[in-house]
Amino acid sequence: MTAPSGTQDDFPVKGMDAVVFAVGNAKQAAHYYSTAFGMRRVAYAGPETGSRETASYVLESGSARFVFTSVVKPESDHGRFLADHVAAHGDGVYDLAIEVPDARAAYAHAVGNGATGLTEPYELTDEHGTVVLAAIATYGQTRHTLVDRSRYDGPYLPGYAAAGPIAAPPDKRFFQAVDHCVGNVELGRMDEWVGFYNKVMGFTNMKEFVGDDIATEYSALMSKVVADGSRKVKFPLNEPAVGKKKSQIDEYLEFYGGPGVQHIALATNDIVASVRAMKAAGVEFLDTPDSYYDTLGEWVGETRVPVDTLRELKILADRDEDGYLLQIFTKPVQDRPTVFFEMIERHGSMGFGKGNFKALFEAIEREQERRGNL
Ligand code: TYF
Ligand code: FE
Repeated sequence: MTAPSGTQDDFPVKGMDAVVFAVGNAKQAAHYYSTAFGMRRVAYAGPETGSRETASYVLESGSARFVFTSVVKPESDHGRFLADHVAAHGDGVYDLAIEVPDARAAYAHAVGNGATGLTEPYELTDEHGTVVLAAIATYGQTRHTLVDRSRYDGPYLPGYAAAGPIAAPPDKRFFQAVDHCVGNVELGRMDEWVGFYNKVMGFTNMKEFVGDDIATEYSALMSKVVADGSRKVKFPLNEPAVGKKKSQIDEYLEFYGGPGVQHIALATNDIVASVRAMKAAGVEFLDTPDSYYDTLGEWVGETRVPVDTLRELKILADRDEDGYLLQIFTKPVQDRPTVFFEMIERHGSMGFGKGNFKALFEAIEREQERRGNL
């Protein structure tokens, strides 16, 4: 589907600015993402830097930036919002922040097209320059902060101090960028949210989707993908499908306490090395039956990685008319069966692994069953 002409220019984006997590213990989360995801701490704000209410750790891997925030002592509406977010949802993502060239224009366009404004545009300034920020609401308690950092060269935002790595970073990063960020919304509401991104941000629909046919057969979810004109920001949206078994999306909605971010896909240029290192550090990945690999070569053809290595590490592969991709999914990274990650190595394909949906959703269902939620 193509957008009405002009809409892409109405909401230009530069890329993802940050994935911002509200967690119970940001200090320990920052350690996990340093040691198990190979990320490097670059900035910190907390009581020692004059932030009495919250502690925030900023970690990077290439262009991917994660921020982990915990409440030290709630004093303002924002502190109470974060404390309530953790109480309601457990550790989770509350902000998919987007870098834009003009935050005031982006906010005005979004609100003018029906978005709920959460924070009017405002400026933060320090010795590194000025950042303009604004925020709009999206599904559940999730928001999009719109960030213009074109006149800023500090480590993150004014108020943050530069901070070194928590553990020695790996010689080679495990991932270079955020590839896509997926939201789970309530039954019957996926198309509303697709329409929200079409209208509010001028995002257009990508061709890959999970419709009724696949949903009823085995996936138990429906999915569509919206992206900005440059395809740098990609947001798949899932809703549960009514099937034979309880949808993995229903399980998420029940344990998260409503809609929210389901998974973050991380782009890597060496999925084999990254998965080996992450497994060695204790990250748990979904299992794939051996039978998947018995026929894989026949339909996927040649890939950079031999099938035996894919089989050893349980990496999935898919091919479409543009090329192929390799991908693997972690198990949920907290006790609630909610947020997880995907590692993805793309070779031309712009898809999301449609050929793997059956194997993937069966693997997720095996985990649901182990948790007693099927
Ligand atoms: O982002 C995607 O669409 C793919 C496929 O629970 C997918 O990664 C969709 C739903 C899901 C896990 C993966
Ligand atoms: Fe994905």
